[in-house]
Amino acid sequence: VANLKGTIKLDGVQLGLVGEIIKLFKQKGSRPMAMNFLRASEEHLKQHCIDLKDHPFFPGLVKYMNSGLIMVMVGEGLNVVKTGRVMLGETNPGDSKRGTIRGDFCIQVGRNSTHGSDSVKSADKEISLWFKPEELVDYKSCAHDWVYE
Ligand code: IDP
Ligand code: MG
Repeated sequence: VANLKGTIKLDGVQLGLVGEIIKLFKQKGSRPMAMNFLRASEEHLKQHCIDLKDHPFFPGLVKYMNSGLIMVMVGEGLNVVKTGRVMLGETNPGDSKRGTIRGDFCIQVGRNSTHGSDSVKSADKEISLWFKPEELVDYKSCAHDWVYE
């Protein structure tokens, strides 16, 4: 069982995908622990994307992510980081299968609607970047015993 930090990017919010994406994660058994809508500062987004800082698209990515509302969420479930990445599809929506979020809802790489942590380590780092510990609510889902054996 591990945590996922997921972000619905500006285009995902603008295209009205927030409810759909929450639904898909809930459907696959992930237990929501925290969610927030916000406009993130460029500084905060640079921290979030720090591993990409040497790529030519980095300034554009940060500027675009800073230009409006995003939604960040944390969910918990068995292998949820790995499963979450499968649910997102490939980085480039053009390479993503139908049935994935990017495959079904997106067209271009710079407008792929969602971010998902790529490892438990980066999820932990990203969770602490976006949420205070007391904002993560731990509880037992009533579906738990029917989803897990
Ligand atoms: P990921 O989101 O699938 O983990 P990363 O390689 O971590 O992919 O890149 C982060 C984000 O940067 C991508 O989701 C995409 O929005 C953007 N990005 C990646 N490669 C390109 C590119 O070649 N052009 C424009 N944007 C890109
Ligand atoms: Mg990534």
